[in-house]
Amino acid sequence: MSENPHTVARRRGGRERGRSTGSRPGPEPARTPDPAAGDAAPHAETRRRGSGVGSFPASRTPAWTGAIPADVRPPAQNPPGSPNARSASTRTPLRPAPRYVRRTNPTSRHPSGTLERPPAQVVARFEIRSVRWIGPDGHAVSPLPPFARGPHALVPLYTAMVRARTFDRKAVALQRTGRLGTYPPLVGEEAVGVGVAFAMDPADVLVPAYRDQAAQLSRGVTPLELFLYWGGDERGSDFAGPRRDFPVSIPVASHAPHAAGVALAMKIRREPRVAVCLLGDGATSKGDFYEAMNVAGVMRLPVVFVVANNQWAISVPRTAQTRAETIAQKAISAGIPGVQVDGNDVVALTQVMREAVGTARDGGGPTLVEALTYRLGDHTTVDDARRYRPDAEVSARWAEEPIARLREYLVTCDGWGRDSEETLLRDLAAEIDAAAERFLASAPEPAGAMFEHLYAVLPDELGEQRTAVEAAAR
Ligand SMILES: Cc1ncc(C[n+]2csc(CCOP(=O)(O)OP(=O)(O)O)c2C)c(N)n1
Ligand SMILES: [Mg+2]
Repeated sequence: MSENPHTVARRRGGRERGRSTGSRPGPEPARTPDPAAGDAAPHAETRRRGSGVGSFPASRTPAWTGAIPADVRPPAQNPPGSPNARSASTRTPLRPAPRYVRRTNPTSRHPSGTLERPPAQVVARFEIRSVRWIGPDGHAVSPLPPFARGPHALVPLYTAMVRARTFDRKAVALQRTGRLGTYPPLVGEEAVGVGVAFAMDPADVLVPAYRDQAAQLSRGVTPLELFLYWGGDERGSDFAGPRRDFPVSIPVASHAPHAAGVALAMKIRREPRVAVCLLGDGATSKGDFYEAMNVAGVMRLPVVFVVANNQWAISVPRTAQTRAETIAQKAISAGIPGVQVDGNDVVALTQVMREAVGTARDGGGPTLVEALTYRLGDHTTVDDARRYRPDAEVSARWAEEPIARLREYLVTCDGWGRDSEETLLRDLAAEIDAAAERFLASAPEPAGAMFEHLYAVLPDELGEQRTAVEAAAR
């Protein structure tokens, strides 16, 4: 008969814990047993007192010598002779294993040891739906929703996505040539931002993260403003167009409660407006995200949380981020609707967002939208994603990207052709290049300007810092 593995595990665990946490208080005081004084080995002593942990034959009881048997010892981390090796005199003395008492509730257990329960009732069921209209090959899987029907109805969406990518390429090029600060490329995620923005009213409020330039541009933030911001100039967050939209949040997820707060203000003022918060898959691991969803659900706030699930949080893959099968199901914890959508299908994104924004505006409360997409570029321009993900993975995802997909659809169904494409690319390049030129020609703000954009009244200590900075810059 072999030794009870649980007993062995407990015995080993007890010894190792005692050795590695020498100062931790145990159930019995540490003392070195003295066989001459009639002391038994600690395990034998434990058994004699009836610890309730089961027993093993005496013949199998190892004679305790004060040394840890080789098969129980952890791998040597500090071999003898290494700088951190501990001598016998510094070694923490072994302590007897703690006594474990199995606590059993006699009424809950069958004599055989099987737990007996009354039949469980299903008290709630949940499911998550995933929405797509246009597949990666550019073909519609079912008739398009009304907003997307009719000649050229989708050209503005296509134009907005190509515009965002044109801006993105220029921004990366400026950073690579030392003329822009660190920048987070959005390539591959154009449909998320465009779908979100096209579903919002101008008076709604966008609360974006740092990769949401596509949504910002489509909301009316100018390329010049975005270049200024990513060039370190806060005037770029003082949008001439969408005055109420928030500046980007670099801290991950901290803007989700802000969005809930914006929505609460709208509700208190009885304004028919909606806040839309954009955040990433990694952000959904944070407490701020759950707190925001929770309060939005409880108070039925007019807010939509949109997660751009691009499969990566810097170098952390989606699979290491959460055990949840979908991000959308996180809505269940807050009791609000959650829906997954193909985030590279701008038609699906726009339609799902129109429904979620409409529900919020009509008093129906918040929704969580998970947009499945992929970050085709580096996390930022200071990242090199080739170090943690294979090229093959990225190449495969290029086949699903949103712009080629819609172009394919337009060419097949809407008469989009080479001439239209070339004209569009030329016009957008001219617009973005002109904005870049204006950005590069703009005089930098004075050093003290960094204190100007946070407070209506600057706190005294920051005033002192400002004076010091301005004096140093003179
Ligand atoms: C509060 C906070 N913690 C950590 C960071 C560092 N950080 C910057 S981006 C990022 C990953 C975010 O991933 P995700 O939410 O998926 O957004 P993505 O970058 O993929 O768009 C982290 C951890 C941060 N900016 N803010
Ligand atoms: Mg991400």
